[in-house]
Amino acid sequence: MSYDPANIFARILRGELPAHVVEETEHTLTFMDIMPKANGHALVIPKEDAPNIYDISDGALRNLITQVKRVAKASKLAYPGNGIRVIQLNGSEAGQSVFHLHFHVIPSADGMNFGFHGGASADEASLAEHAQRLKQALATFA
Ligand code: DGP
Repeated sequence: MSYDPANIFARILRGELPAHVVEETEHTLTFMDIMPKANGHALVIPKEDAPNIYDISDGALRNLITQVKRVAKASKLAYPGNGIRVIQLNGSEAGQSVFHLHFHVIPSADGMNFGFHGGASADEASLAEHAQRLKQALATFA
């Protein structure tokens, strides 16, 4: 997908829009989500222009995930008694609404009530079929 330099996070990176910045590094910016799922909900973004995980360079992604880990550990310290959810969405079908790659780092205390896990175990045939589907797709990459 092409990158739209007018997206909100690009504008925050350029200083055209305000944000509650938590930390800026050479390669990343961490700031508070304006519509938090919970207190402390932060976003970690790369400075490289990439709409989603498919398009970012491996080097920039390494820097980004290292910063995500750092923020997750800080969040765990700052919000004791919480676990930390790290969430990243790709494509509007998956719920992505801002098309500059970002990781959500969210202190979370509602455990299994979050509803992320599926309800029931799938049957073996279905699991095998979907494993095969992913293996075939992986085999097309160098
Ligand atoms: P996603 O659905 O994964 O693309 O998440 C986008 C998040 O961005 C969403 O949780 C709300 C947040 N957001 C949207 N507009 C702004 C903004 O102008 N400033 C900040 N700080 N966050 C924003």
